[in-house]
Amino acid sequence: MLTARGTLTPTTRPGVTAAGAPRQAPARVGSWRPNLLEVARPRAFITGITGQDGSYLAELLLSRGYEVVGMVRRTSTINFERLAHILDRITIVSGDLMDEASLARLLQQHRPDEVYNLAAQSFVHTSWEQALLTGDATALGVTRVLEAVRLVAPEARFYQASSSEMFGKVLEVPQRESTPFYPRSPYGVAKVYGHWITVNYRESYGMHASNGILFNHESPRRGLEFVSRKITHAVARIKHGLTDKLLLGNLDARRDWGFAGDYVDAMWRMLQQDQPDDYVVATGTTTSVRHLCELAFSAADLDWQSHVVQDPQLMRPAEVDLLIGDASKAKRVLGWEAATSFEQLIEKMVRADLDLVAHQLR
Ligand code: NAP
Ligand code: F7E
Repeated sequence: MLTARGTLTPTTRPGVTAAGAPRQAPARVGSWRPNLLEVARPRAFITGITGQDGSYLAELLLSRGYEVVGMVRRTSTINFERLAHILDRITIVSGDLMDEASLARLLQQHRPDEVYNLAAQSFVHTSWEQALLTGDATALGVTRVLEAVRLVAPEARFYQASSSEMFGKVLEVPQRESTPFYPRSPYGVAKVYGHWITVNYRESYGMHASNGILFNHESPRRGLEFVSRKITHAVARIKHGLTDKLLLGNLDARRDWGFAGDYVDAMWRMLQQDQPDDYVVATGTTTSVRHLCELAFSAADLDWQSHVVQDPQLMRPAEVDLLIGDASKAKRVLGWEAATSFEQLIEKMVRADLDLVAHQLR
């Protein structure tokens, strides 16, 4: 049951005190029944709310009765496209992963029950071009958020956006929570740091800190630079006669691609558990970039081979050849499994991009 300030009736669940020592923390699953007449809503703080996952997570949390506070970094143009439809229902605050003081100030002001750290330099290709920035934001940024939580909001539960990129040159197929990491990019290396510092804060301070090891997840809101969206957007532009060619790199890479809208539900479920832990979130299927092309082009009645051109410049210095996740722990403990198939996902993305390009042409 909820109490004032959105926390929940204490049970025997371990958490942390302001000093970082173990305490009795609240339970949510099962007893999560707000009495709207007398209780405040639980409050979530999301870093990276302007990103793909941030927008889906904000929607999900609003639908579950949360107050949502989203941190955005200062930019010279406003960047709320993915949030436009919910902007009047969330609180936007200004801060940056690079600036620990801003994180501490925001957490002190807003006193969240749950902190979702989704912000990162998340594009693998860029991580070779900006390796230091990637390390600063994607690795050290996690410590900055954890320190701020520990110092000013130690009762808050913490989610870290870990990644299947940590498995890299995979040492086991399929990859599960116990599979050793072998990252293949500065991004993957930074995520390994973020993962282990989250485990370390959990073990050092008794914090309720969990890692979601999410495999690739896509949507119509995916950034245009990622391969799935690059392809579906190009399909739409080709269909509407705006271009004829699509340059791609490695067509043989295989990924376990799911729908972002499904995956944010797994994040939320992790923070409702009595115990913090780490979970693989994946579909359990794998597909090549080549097959993604076939499906996306055929969804618009096009032949991919007439349009796709391989460009050696788009090959990566070190590649992750094969990812396929075993999400059986997430299914067993969280009751989570992917609801959207790869075929449904690509169909959805192609339809959305056809509509988007048609709309832009009007
Ligand atoms: P995304 O669309 O690239 O969003 C990244 C977010 O981080 C954006 O809101 C961005 O803000 C923000 N950000 C970047 N640097 C920041 C900084 N210095 N301070 C504050 N905010 C900053 O990524 P996503 O696909 O939603 O992924 C969410 C998280 O999950 C990321 O940590 C990513 O690495 C991880 N992940 C993603 C996948 C996947 O397949 N999508 C899989 C595993 C893990 P701007 O809008 O201002 O750029
Ligand atoms: O590449 C190949 C490329 O950039 C997928 C991020 O969300 O998921 C994402 O990282 C594959 C790679 O995603 C092009 O070489 C071929 O093998 O869509 P991507 P990613 O690198 O897997 C993980 C789990 C994350 O955590 C990351 O944040 O596609 N590929 N040709 C290409 N990739 C791109 N981007 N562009 C191409 O032209």
